[in-house]
Amino acid sequence: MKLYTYAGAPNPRRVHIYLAEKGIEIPFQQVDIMKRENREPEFMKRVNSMGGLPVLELDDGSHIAESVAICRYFEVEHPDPPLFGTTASEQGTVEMWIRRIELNFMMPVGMVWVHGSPLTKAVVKRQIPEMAEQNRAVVRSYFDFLDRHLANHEYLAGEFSFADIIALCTADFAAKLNDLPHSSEQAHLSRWYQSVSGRPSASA
Ligand SMILES: N[C@@H](CCC(=O)N[C@@H](CS)C(=O)NCC(=O)O)C(=O)O
Repeated sequence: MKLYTYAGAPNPRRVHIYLAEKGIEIPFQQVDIMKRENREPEFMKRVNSMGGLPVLELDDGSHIAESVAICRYFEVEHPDPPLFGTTASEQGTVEMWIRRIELNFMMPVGMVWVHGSPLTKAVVKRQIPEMAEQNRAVVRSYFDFLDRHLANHEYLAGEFSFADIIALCTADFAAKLNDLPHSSEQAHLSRWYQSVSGRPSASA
């Protein structure tokens, strides 16, 4: 078993944090996104036809791509401590937040990255600056939404969960690579951010 990954990229980072929380150690292989190694025909043919990272290679030679799917695989193999909830209601709540973070937070930050970053300019056919601006506003208003939710909740979905992990990776992706930090005036979001980014797993 091994994980194809790229240090510093937000989706691979989700898996690294998850594995650190679980105390699971597996070999990694770095694939350089900036050199487009993940888009080489051989990688796309053999490892992931979608080209994205991370990808988990199992011992039988098969592959699981998609960060959420990879962590769900490990959750079945290593249920403790639970990071996707245990009861039906906990699992439903974690799933709700995973989908919200993916669709309403990660997606607009990704649009800012694709349409607004000098780092993606060379590989995006046509950057549309208005698209970046529009999505910056969406992200800012999502910070307000998270701040309101976290006013009454310690974590996004009950206990600390995979939803917090992907929200942390998205918040860092927004702040560090897209110049879109949340405001310190968003006190509840800031408290949550300090808490989850202070966990030892966050530096995995
Ligand atoms: N939904 C996928 C997204 C995978 C993805 O887009 N990964 C990025 C790194 S954060 C990537 O590989 N980008 C380079 C590319 O697509 O060529 C997941 O959660 O794993």
